[in-house]
Amino acid sequence: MLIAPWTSRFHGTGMEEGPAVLAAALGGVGRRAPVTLGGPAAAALAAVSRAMEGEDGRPLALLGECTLAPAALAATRRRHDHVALVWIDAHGDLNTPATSPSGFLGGMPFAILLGWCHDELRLAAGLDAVFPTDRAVLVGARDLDPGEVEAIARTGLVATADIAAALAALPADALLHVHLDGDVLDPAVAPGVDFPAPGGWTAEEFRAECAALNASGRVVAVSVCCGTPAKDRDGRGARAYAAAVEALLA
Ligand SMILES: [Mn+2]
Repeated sequence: MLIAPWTSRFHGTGMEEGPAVLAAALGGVGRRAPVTLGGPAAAALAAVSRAMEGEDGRPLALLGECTLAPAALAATRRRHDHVALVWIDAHGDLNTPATSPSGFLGGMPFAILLGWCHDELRLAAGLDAVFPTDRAVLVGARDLDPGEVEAIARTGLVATADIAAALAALPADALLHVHLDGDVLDPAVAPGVDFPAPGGWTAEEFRAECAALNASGRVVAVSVCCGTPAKDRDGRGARAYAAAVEALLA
């Protein structure tokens, strides 16, 4: 279990505490990637990409922000050439600087790994070749910006409501890297998020969807955006995230 307590600090502090809190909820401490809090995104991506290589078995990366997910994916692709990506998130993370309403880098990592923007960050992460659109699926997104809706329509990226549909859209034998953003949960279940979107999954739905993914027998690595513990006062979100990760890797 790797922890990467780095964020772009676009929305202030707090998210960097998420990885350690989720590691504790999973019963461990994690091995810390050599990221510098407040340092540049390119350096953090390179550090996470390299550090993932030291993880045995099915690597699990606990990330301070979705921005780092391309690095975890790059490490998985170095082990498994034709891995597919299941990205579970309330948001698309498919904005580019041209479409983002806010300019938040954390709203762009899926676009970055697909080669839509910020080539320098994709390369820093270790994704020399762009990730193919037809081997990626977005699951559970319910709060998309207009530019993301347009990009999904234009590129044919598959977006589904659940795991069954996501698996049906990917090659039947593809090994899977799973990226989880806990904000796919309803804010009532997981209040520790910076961009709450009503209408999300219950904790049991999240756990069951992750169990369904694991039942495919094809999950080879997992990355998680861990949220903001200070807003998750009674720890219910961390417990729901932990239950989902345990179901995914059981
Ligand atoms: Mn996200």
